[in-house]
Amino acid sequence: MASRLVLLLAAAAVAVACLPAPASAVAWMVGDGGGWRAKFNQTGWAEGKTFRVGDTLMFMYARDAHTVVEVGREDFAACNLQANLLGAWNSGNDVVQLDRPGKRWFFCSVPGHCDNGMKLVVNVLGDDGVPAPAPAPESGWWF
Ligand SMILES: *[C@@H]1O[C@H](CO)[C@@H](O)[C@H](O)[C@H]1NC(C)=O
Ligand SMILES: [Cu+2]
Repeated sequence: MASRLVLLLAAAAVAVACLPAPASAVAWMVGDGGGWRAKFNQTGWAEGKTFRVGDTLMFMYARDAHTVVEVGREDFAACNLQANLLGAWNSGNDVVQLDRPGKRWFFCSVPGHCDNGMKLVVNVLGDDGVPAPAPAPESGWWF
């Protein structure tokens, strides 16, 4: 019994050791040289970029001028300043870990800025390169 467990653990260790080394993580400078700025959505910065688990987003801005908040899909769409925050940063030099697959929604919480387009959504791919599966429906039993 015990030896079986040991075997299993050994097999698991080997399996982990044999995983392909992850492609090196990317530290994305949000907005490149222009940083995180007003009307960010007009820059199209995220278009054509592939974000992966392990990458980071670096938001650079004048700390008195902007902020970064992370919210859910609906609060993002509505620019809800009273949103349920999943994260909040205001150092002007903020590093956000993309530590899970799926979409991540960010905007600037200074009144009016999000409404003017200071927002960013990124789709983070998992280690296997595929997006996270769509979340299960929130209600309902299947029988
Ligand atoms: C950017 O956001 C503004 C305000 O929400 C919107 O009117 C505009 O169409 C958006 N532009 C792009 C390129 O998404
Ligand atoms: Cu702002």
